[in-house]
Amino acid sequence: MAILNILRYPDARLHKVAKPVTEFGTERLTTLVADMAETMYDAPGVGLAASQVDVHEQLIIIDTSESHDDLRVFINPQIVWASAEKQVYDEGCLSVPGVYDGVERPAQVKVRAFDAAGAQFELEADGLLAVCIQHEMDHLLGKVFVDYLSPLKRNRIKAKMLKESRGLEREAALRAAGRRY
Ligand code: K1U
Ligand code: ZN
Repeated sequence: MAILNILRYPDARLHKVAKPVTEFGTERLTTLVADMAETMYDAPGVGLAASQVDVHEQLIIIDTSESHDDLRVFINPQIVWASAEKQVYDEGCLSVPGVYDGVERPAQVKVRAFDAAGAQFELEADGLLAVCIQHEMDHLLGKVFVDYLSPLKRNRIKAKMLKESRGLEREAALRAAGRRY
């Protein structure tokens, strides 16, 4: 297994639209799911979309349990029903570390998807699971939760993220230079 690199906002690759998965039960898919799970638990997070690790295929994983033993895999997911009732949840994102803000979404959803072996299933969700499903499915459409915020907030977040990225790049360059001397 491997820990994958998570793309950081405002990386343009986070806005790519994911393509459907066409081959199930393959070693490639099994490895991708295992690597994504290891990456999500290590971060730590409660969800991850393949788009966030630069794989633009319709695959998301979620585990909202505290014990990290309830991994759910959704391939080619579709929302087949959403409640009229809405809820606002303070969302976070591993691609926008350290930023949390309220997003309003349907409080309950029914999702239809395939598992890694290609079996279709349906699941009705509410609470954090419903939030996560919708948040991760947005990633597959190239949408990040900050896209729901005002342009003012989004631009502030973009500037903060770019500043942090420049700092991280400088640290990496210094570490690499230290290794050379
Ligand atoms: O980057 C992602 O898409 C994952 C994201 C999922 C999410 C969380 C909360 C609301 C909406 C979507 C995260 O996991 S952010 C990290 C986080 O919320 C968390 C981390 C550790 C423990 C519990 C939560
Ligand atoms: Zn996210």
